[in-house]
Amino acid sequence: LAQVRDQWTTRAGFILVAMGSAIGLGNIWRYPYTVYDNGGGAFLIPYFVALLTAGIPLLLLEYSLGHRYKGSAPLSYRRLSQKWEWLGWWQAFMAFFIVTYYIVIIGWALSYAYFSVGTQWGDDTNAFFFGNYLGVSDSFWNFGGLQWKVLFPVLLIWAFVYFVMRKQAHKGIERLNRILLPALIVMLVIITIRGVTLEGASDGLNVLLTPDFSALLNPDVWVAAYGQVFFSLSVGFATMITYASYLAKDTDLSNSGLIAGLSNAGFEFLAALGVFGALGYLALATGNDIQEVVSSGVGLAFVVFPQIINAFPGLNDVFGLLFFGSLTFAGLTSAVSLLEPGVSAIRDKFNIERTKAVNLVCGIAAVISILYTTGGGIRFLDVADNFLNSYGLLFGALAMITAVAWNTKQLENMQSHINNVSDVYIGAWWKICVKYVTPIMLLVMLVQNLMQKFMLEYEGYPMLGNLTIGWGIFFTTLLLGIIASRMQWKSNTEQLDMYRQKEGA
Ligand code: ALA
Repeated sequence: LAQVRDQWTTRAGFILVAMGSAIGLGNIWRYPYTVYDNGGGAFLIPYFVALLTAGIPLLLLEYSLGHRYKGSAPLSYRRLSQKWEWLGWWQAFMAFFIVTYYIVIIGWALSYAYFSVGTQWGDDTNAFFFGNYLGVSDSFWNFGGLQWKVLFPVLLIWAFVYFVMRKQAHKGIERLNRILLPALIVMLVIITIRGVTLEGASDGLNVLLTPDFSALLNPDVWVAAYGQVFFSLSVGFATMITYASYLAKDTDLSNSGLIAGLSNAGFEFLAALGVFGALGYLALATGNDIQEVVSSGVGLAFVVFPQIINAFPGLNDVFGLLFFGSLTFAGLTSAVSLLEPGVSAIRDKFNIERTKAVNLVCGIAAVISILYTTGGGIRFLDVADNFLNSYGLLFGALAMITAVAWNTKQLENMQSHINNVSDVYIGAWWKICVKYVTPIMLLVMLVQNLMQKFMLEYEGYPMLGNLTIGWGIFFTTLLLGIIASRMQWKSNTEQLDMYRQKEGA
C-alpha cells in the first residue's frame, strides 16, 4: 500500500496501549455493580470462566488477525477472505457509535472532578446529577434542549482527543498511554487502599465477596459475565485487530495478550474492592443498610460516590479528584482505542492521510455526541449502550468466529502464526474454546437476551424509542458496514489479492 503503516515503538508500548484500551469506564463503575448484582463473590466463577474460555482466546484471535494480515479490521478480514470485509467495517462502526456516548460519560467525569473541589454537588447528589447537571427531560422524546454544562466539558474532551488522534499512533495514542496509564494505576491503588481501610469497609467487602452460589444456576449471571468480559477487554470492537496491525513483524502475541487480559481483570477487581470498601463506610456513616446505598451503573459513580465523598473523614476534595480523575484518565485511553479502528479502516481503503481520516471520524462522532448532551441524552445513551453491548458486540464476535474457524478454516494457521512469534505456546485448548465453547455460549446468551428484550420494553422506555435508537443503531452500523465494504478500494487492491493467493486462503 502506498502509505506507511503506523507502528508502536516497542512491544512494551503495545502492551501499554492494549491495557489502556481495556482498562476503562467499564472497570471502575460497571464492574463493581455487575459483581454485586450477580451473586457477589460467586460472580467471580462465571467471570473467570468467561475470561479464560472466551475473553482471552478471542483477544488472541484478534491479535493474530491484525498481526498476520497487517491491516485495519476491514483490510485484515478482506485478506482472510474478500467476503468478510463487511465484518471489519461493522465492528469499526460499532466502536465508532460507542465512542459517541463514551466521550460524553468522560465529560461527566471531568465535570465531577471539578465539582469535587468544595463538593459543589451539595447534599442531594441525586437531584444535582439528574436535575441541575443533566437537566433530564420529562419524557423519552423530549430532547429538552442542550445542556451547556454537559456540552462544554464534552467539547473539551473532544478537542483533547482530536489533538492526540491527529498524531501518528506511536506519537499520539502511545504517548498518551505512557503518561496516563501509570498515573491511573497509582490513583487506583490509592483509592483501593483508602477504600478498604475506611471504617465499616469490611461490611462492604463482605457484600462483594460473600458468594451466593445459587446465582451460578441463573443464566443471566453468565450472560452478565460474558458481556462484562467482552466490553472490558475491548473484544469485538475491531480495536485489537487494528492495534496488533501496528506491531513489528516478530513480536510476541500470546504473552502480551495474557498480560493485558489478566492485568485488566486485576484492576477491575482492585477498583471493586475500593468502591465496596467505600460503600461500607457510607452505610456506616449514614446508618443505612449497604443494600440501600448501592446503586447501579451511572448512579453508582455520579450519585453514590459524591455521597461517599461528602461523608469522607477529611481530604474529601482529594478523594473526589482522585476518583473522577481516574475515571477521566481510564476513559480517555479507551476512547482513542475506539476511534482508531475507524481511522485506520478509512486510511487503508481510501488511501488518505491520517489527519484527513481523523478530521472525518472525530468530526462526525463529535456532532453525534451532542445528542447525548441534551435533556433526553441519558436515556438515548442508555438505550444505545445496551443495544450495542448486548447484541452488537456479541453478534460481531460470533461472526468473527464463523469467519475464521468455520468458513475460511484458518484457525490452525492462526494458531501456528501465534506460536511462531510468541513465547507462550498456545495449545489445542485455544482452538476448542474459539471454535466450540465460545460460539455455543454466545448463541445461548443471544437467544436468552433476544427472548427477553426483543419485543419487550427496555427499562420501561417506549417501544418506539428502543426500536429507533436501539435497533436503529444496531442495523445502521450493520448497513453502513455492508455499504463501506462494497465501495471501491482506492489503494492497491492487486496487492490485496496477491496476498491472499500467497497465503492460499
Ligand atoms: N474496555 C473499555 C472499558 O472497559 C471500553 O471501558
